[in-house]
Amino acid sequence: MINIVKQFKVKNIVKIKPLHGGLINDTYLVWTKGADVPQFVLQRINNYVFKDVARLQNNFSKVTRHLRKKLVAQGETDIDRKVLTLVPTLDGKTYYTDGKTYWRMMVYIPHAEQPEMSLDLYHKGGAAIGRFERMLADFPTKLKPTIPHFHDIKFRIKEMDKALTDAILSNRDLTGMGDLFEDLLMCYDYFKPFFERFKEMPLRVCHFDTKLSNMLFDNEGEVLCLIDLDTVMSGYITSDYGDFLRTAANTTHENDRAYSHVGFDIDVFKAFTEGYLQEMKDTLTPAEKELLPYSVLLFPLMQSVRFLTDFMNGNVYYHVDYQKQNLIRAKNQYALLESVASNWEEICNFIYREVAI
Ligand code: GN1
Ligand code: MG
Repeated sequence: MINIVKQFKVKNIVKIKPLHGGLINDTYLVWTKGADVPQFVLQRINNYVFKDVARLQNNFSKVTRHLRKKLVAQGETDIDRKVLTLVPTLDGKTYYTDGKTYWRMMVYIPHAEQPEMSLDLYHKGGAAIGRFERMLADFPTKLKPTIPHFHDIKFRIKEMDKALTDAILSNRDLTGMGDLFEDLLMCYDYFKPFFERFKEMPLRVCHFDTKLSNMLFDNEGEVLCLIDLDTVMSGYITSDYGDFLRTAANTTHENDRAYSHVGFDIDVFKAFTEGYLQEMKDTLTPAEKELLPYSVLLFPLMQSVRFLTDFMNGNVYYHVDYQKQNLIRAKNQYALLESVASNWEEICNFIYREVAI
């Protein structure tokens, strides 16, 4: 590890400790001599998930520089805690590779624990995402995808179909799937005309992995910044809005096998939506306003499809603790989708009232 750290422009490293959590990358905290808090964050970038690390780091660095410029122009204080900063390698690159593994280093942002869950917290989460997108609304170029077809439901459905064929040909144990595969296809077919209209929306720089655990907070419980910028790329705002609700408005977590605990929390939805629209309402186009509710359906559907695909593929993408975990997750997300459907009218009415259509 110390040899990796030495490739970056840092001095006097005394300690490196792994930080657990996150399904994709490996993260370490790095201490320098005499410091009582970590000074840097070192990450090994998952090259199975992110095939083009150069492109990813290019997006990361351009976006954080744009955000920093905006913060300076707005006369913000504490800018170093409001945007991530990459530490360059000795030869001035944004990442280091030994040809097999890929690493980046960032300045550690001192922060407080995530505040206790409350509607106010979801409101703040919504506002933070809205602010992030608003500050990037005038980003001058299109950012290439770090994961091609990441939130492309048509592609995800095709992958699910392929996974079933492969699983059958390879004799994999698929017991317990019930009708999930068919139910997902039926649901997709029903909403397809709306999902196909997503291309009426403009491409904007979005985060693509919005959740409270990807936000840092200060001692007053205010959001400092969004972290985990691997997936930052051009796309539709429905990704940031819908994927946040998928985790935040689920009355339980995605690993819960007691599906009766799963539900769509309409109060969380309202608080988050108000926060988000407070920042983005004036920026959104008519198509974005009209299609926003469909993203609330799209993300539980897409995640259920992705978990089921990975289950059928033999759990190659998501870390699992037991063989059927991805199936459990897929069913959990399907239950969430059903709950979204039963709240559908209220979801649409609320959004359309807020954006005044
Ligand atoms: C992955 O590792 P994490 O939790 O940030 C995934 C998301 C999924 C999520 C489901 C790059 O995110 O798209 O929604 O798991 N990220 C990637 O738990 O595939
Ligand atoms: Mg992530």
